[in-house]
Amino acid sequence: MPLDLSDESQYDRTRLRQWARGRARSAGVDRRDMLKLFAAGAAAGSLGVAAGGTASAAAHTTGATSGTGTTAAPVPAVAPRTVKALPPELFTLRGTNAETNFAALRGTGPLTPIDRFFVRNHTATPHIDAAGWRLKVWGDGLAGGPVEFSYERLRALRAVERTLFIECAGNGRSFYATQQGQPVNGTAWTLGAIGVAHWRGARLSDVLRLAGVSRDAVDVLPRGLDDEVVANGVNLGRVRRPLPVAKALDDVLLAYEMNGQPLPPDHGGPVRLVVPNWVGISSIKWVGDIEVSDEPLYSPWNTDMYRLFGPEHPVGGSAPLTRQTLKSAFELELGATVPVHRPLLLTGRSWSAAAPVTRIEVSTDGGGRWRRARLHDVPHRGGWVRWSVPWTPRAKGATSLLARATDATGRTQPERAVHNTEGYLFDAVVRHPVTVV
Ligand SMILES: Nc1nc2c(c(=O)[nH]1)N[C@H]1C(S)=C(S)[C@@H](COP(=O)(O)O)O[C@H]1N2
Ligand SMILES: [Mo]
Repeated sequence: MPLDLSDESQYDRTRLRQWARGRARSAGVDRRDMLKLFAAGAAAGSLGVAAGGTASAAAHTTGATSGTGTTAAPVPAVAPRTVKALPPELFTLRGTNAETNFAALRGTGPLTPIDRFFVRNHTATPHIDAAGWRLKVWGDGLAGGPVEFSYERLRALRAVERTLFIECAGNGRSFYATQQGQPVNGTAWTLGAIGVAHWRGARLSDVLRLAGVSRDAVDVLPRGLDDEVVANGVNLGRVRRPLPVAKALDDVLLAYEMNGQPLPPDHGGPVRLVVPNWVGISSIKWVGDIEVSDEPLYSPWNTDMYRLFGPEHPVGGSAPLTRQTLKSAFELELGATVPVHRPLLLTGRSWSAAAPVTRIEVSTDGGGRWRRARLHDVPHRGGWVRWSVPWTPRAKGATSLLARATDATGRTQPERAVHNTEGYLFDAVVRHPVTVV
């Protein structure tokens, strides 16, 4: 029976077996290097990632800690290299990345304003001029030779618009440790490695068809123009992750606008992929070329990264991650203090990659009693809903706020997330600490 590679889980199981047998083709990384890297990562813990290649980045950074007077604050070993400002009231800096402070979303609309949209950069934001930008589509999965698209040509294609989140697979990772006592590797995000934007762009399927994608094509591999990534001394090359042709031809965008503006440099401008509902790493920024292949492809980003590893998962890791999960967050600082006896309106957002969110329940007493939250948006898959619950704290002291979402598939956020060593796909209800004073 021919394999139905449009089934995401079947696709992934197949690729996993092919990778294990060494049959998936290496996209520019020696397989022994990959295994070495994987072994080093597993033994030594976190995957240290540093910028490689030449510095083509805009090194304008604001919001980094800097010393004043005699009490010099510690300078972070790595800081984000972005074009936009990263003020501390909007962002928490984490290595080369910037996490959105959820409290800074309170009062904003359904879309994340660009000035507070999280940035996840493996290295640094490159400067790419739209006029000189080209997308090269190439590979043995095309009927003919390589085809190039200029920015103008891409913009002349039929445009589509969609409101979708981009969320890092590691969003919520820190709660494995702080809430479940289970250490994990990687950036210690709280819940702010997500943003929802209104994207406008061309369909990847239109571009692939114009490029002459053949019936035999199985994988497409979009690659970024940012610097090569060096991890534990191994050069992984440019950021890239294969997508099955079925997904590529389904709903993927080549976005050139975000919230009605030309796509900003930090979010992949002039052109990025937006892969609806899938782990953020799929949505390659600054895309420069796309290989179309008639055999399976792999990159470090679908082999030793972005899989579930650990005792609760298959030996050698799960299939590569595809869809994001289900989460909720309060628009409030973790550890906020609130005054006793004063009526408050708790607000937050919930989202699911599987289906529209249908219900949000909130507890203000650590999970004893639950109330339905009022929804402020029409739920849709791939976006989030804003919600609110009134609360008048009656007693002083520490408590936890909990928000629990259910989506139209019937799935509800669990009490515990299934642990994996890299801390991906945290989906449990977060216990949000507050102190009533
Ligand atoms: N070229 C390139 N694409 C990339 C990345 C990157 O570092 N380089 N980071 C990925 C990851 S891990 C995530 S979560 C999203 C983040 O998108 P954002 O920075 O626009 O929020 O972009 C993805 N695309
Ligand atoms: Mo990510």
